[in-house]
Amino acid sequence: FLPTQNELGVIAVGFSGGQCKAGVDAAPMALIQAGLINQLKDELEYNIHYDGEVHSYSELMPKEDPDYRNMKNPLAVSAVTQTLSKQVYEHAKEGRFVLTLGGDHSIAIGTVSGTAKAIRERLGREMAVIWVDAHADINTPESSESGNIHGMPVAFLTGLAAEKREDIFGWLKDDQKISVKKLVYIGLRDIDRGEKKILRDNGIKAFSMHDIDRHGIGKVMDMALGWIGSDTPIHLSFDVDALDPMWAPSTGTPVRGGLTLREGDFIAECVHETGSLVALDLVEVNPSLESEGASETIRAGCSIIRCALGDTLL
Ligand code: HAR
Ligand code: MN
Ligand code: MN
Ligand code: MN
Repeated sequence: FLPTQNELGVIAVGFSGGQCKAGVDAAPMALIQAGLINQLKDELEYNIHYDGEVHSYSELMPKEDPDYRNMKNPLAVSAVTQTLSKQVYEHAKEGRFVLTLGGDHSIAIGTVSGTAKAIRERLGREMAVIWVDAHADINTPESSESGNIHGMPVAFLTGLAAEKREDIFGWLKDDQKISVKKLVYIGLRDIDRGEKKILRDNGIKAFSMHDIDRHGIGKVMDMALGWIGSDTPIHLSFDVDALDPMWAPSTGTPVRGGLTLREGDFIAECVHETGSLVALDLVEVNPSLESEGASETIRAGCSIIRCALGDTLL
């Protein structure tokens, strides 16, 4: 069921409306300027389908975007993710692997919905999502304390949150959603009270930093991939704040006590080795924050992407 091995769709998403700090929209250009696309083309020998632009979706921005059910910028985030969902779907339905460069993590509403639909149509199967993050991003609009939609994408993608209004995520249909049973978290360490209850009540598989300390990352990856099962297409959504701020300081909500650089790369390598990876998001790099650490954060992001796409140490 694999995507045509060396065909890669790349989408650069310069969007920051899922949270309040400017600068995360500059990440795709920073990653590309660091040589990412050339590395994927020359070293990993992908045939790349990239339109050459960083999408800011300015034509989709509403004049006014008042809070709705506690969500900030609901119309903007909904419109951008709806369009992104179509972009991702177009690549995935051709059997291409899809790499999306964010942007804040709200964009995963677009990426995951796009691959989920394409995989259902093309392969007749339900896809799994591995969410690597310090945060669970599974708040409902009502449980969120911040109102920032980058803390809610998993709730909308699993149907735990829903909204009838077509212009505020009502466009998300069942064939674009994923099952809570096919979701696995790795790296968690800053979960809101409401989120803990959601994770517990729904029996969602989650490996926190505690689990990584206890078992080591090797065993945790065995358990995570074992939960998903072989022959299941995997969408990997990697938030750079899963890494410890020592390695990735330039991100909007850094949390200490995170993954090492090698643990981050190892996760990506293991997912690649399954042969089941169909899409990857790399999000929340914000080059304008902790500017001394920006180049390190960008390098870490590029490294994770290369590992997930098949770069090996030997
Ligand atoms: N849980 C908090 C909230 O909902 C913080 C979320 C931070 N999210 C990200 N993406 N940086 O993981 O607002
Ligand atoms: Mn996140
Ligand atoms: Mn995060
Ligand atoms: Mn918190």
